[in-house]
Amino acid sequence: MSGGQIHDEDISASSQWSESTAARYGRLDCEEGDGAWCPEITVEPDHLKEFLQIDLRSLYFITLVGTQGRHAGGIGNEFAQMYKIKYSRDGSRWISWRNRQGKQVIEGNRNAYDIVLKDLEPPIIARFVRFMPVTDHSMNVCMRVELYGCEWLDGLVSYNAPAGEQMSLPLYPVYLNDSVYDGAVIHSMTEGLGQLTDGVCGLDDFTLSHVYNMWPGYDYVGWNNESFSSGFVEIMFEFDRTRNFTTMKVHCNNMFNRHVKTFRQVVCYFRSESDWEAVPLSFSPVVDEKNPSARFVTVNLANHMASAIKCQFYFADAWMLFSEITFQSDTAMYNTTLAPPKTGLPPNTQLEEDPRHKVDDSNTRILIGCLVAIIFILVAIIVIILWRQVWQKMLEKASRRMLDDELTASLSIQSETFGYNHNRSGTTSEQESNSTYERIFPLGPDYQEPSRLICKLPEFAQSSEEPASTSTAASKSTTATVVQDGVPHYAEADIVNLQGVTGSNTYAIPAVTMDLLSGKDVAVEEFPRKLLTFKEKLGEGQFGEVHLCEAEGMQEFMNKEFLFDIPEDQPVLVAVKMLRSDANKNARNDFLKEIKIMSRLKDPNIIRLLAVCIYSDPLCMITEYMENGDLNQFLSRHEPEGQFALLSNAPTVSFNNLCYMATQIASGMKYLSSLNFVHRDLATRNCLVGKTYTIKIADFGMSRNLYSGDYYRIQGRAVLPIRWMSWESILLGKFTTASDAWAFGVTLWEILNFCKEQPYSQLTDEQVIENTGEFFRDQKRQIYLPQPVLCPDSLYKIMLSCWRRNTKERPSFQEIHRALLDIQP
Ligand code: DJQ
Repeated sequence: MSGGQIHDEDISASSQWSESTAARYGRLDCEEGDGAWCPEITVEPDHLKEFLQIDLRSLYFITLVGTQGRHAGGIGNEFAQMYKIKYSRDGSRWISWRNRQGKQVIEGNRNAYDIVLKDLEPPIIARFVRFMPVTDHSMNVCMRVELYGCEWLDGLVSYNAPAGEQMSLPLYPVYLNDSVYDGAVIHSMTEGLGQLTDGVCGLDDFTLSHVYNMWPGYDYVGWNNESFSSGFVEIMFEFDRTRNFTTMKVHCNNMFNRHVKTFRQVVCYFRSESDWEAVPLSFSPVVDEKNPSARFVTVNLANHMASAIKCQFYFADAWMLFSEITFQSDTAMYNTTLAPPKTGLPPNTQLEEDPRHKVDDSNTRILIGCLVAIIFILVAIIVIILWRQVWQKMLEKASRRMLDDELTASLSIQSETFGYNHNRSGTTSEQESNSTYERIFPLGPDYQEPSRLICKLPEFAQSSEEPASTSTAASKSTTATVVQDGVPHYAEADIVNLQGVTGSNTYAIPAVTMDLLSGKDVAVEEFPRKLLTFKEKLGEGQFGEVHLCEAEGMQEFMNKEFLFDIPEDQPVLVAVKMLRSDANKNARNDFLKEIKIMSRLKDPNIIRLLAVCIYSDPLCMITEYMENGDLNQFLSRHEPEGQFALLSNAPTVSFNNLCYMATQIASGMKYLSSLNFVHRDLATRNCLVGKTYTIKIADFGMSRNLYSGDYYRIQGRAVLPIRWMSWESILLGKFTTASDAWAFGVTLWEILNFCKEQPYSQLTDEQVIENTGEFFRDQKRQIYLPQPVLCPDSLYKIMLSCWRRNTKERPSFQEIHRALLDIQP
């Protein structure tokens, strides 16, 4: 009314006080005319003949009404304290509205200006609505009114059905009548609508009701099989016009333990114009004896044209209870073509929005505009975020695919370098070694468990303690796969896990069947065992020990370059790695393989194999003794030169010597990288310190107790030095010279901190992995190791370059070596 959708000519009244209080001024909130509709004479009690009538031009489902008196800027003071509503669907039969308790009178206004809203329970389905003021004393009455609801698209004008019955349960009766039916109820219900169209669906338990304070069975209309000899209940539905029906939905109770079930069959007859179609439509839903919940049963009406439908619902049990029946028809077509604007209202428009949620019209528009804008912005943000994620995932997939390709390629190249063909230099290859630790995928469920072997290639494992039992299991099963497989492909078949003969790592090296004993494959000579004298134990592992020994006549075995300061006739100190005599065949094989590979590494900054004892057991390999132990412990017990060291009398290492040691590590790595040898665990703990700050890179493996905190154990799986690992090694299992460069950066950082602090010591292992995710995402949220106090900018720059996200942008060891040489004064 106040929105203007209802035209003046559709608002009429029984009478009007004056032209300025005509019906058309009866719109809620309307201040035109004299401010309201006022009837001609005083309304006497119980003398209902005055009304304000609204013609909605088609059927509407009305759920709420509002009333207001005449205020007229303070001049008026007329209002209706009470009123009734009458409605009609056809304009001839008028029905008095009653609430669910049967009361007709509605409480109206208490002053001339406030709007009073009333929920219509039950709602009205009507085209015409009349507001009829009621007064209990003589007074002038004026009204302004409003209707709220939506168009009744079902088009149903009435249903005729047998009257609902009463069910006798042991404790109480259940009334299954249609208590709000607005037609005539004599023997059966005729010409009305009621509970089956009130929009309220019954509960699973029909004895309970949605509607507060109503009797058991209130929501349902129900019939007993015994009252119907035919075995069905016939309901006739009349519509406002001929419609094209798609479906009928019947909300049925199915409490089978109370002998209530949905119908077992429905037969529907259609009447268009005045004739009934000869062939009815029949449908048999599945009778559900498992699920007792109430449900809508949908009947396909197959686009039948009709203005009336007669349906026979067959009993499946003693009782049949319906709470709602709706019809879906092709109304759009009818509204636009067959039923051109009979009404002034556009089809499907809401009569009036619920004013409880209504704001001023212009405000609403602004509000909606703002909301739409906000939604657009949010959607845009979401799309951008999703797009970025998808993009990153694609990137990652691509890189994983690349990893797989490279893996296959590089492994076959590696096998040339370390395999049968005795190509010692292996220099032809530009490929980097790529192999897969067992990968971990902390970033989410998309990360797949790699099917590849856990391998470290081409490498050795060595002296230390017990390996993690889990990795032993893993490696065993891996080996088993290899054996079963038998496919002659390096990457998957020729890899044997090396438990580190004395070490712990789940490493692998090429499983070549070396005839080591023939000696032709090994570049080191047999040393007479009897010339070795045991002095002390340097280390211990699962399959053997490393001993400090005196060796007589070792000079012969040493390169000229090492000999200048060793007296010819005196015994030299050597480190001897020995395989335990009770070691199994696998361990023995692995030991021989380690010898083979180590024998090829000849660089002043890499552990050098001087000789072996393989003609008899126990198998031994001999390297020179590095009297200062590993670099980590060495630096830990030293201090930088300065006040503190002077006062505490602690041994010091000069900055120059730090640089010197770092340069040697870079040099050793330059050599390894020239062989495409990927170390995978470069750290100060894996470097040995000899006399005068000489450094040799070794690889102790992962199970020295002292360094267990440097390795992250993924439950039941790999053990990884995550704080030294590049993002791609952690996330993609990709190990290359570039990831060795990353680890070098961390090693450099350790050196400049005198190994007094673990990298990212403030972060837990999990946070380190999260940080790895940030390195991957590269959104400036990654945390870099801080510049050590002693570290000049030039050195920190080298570190940062080692931690570049893009592997190609990281410096080669050649470049790192060069840069370090330049830093040294
Ligand atoms: C690589 C290795 C030497 C066993 C402790 C105190 C010491 C030895 C990647 C290449 C570069 N280089 O070495 N891989 C594997 N090996 C080793 C060790 C260090 N280890 C563990 C010690 C240790 C010395 C020497 N002086 N002081 O226990 N390897 C092989 C080794 C050990 C003895 C003889 C031959 C080889 O890490």
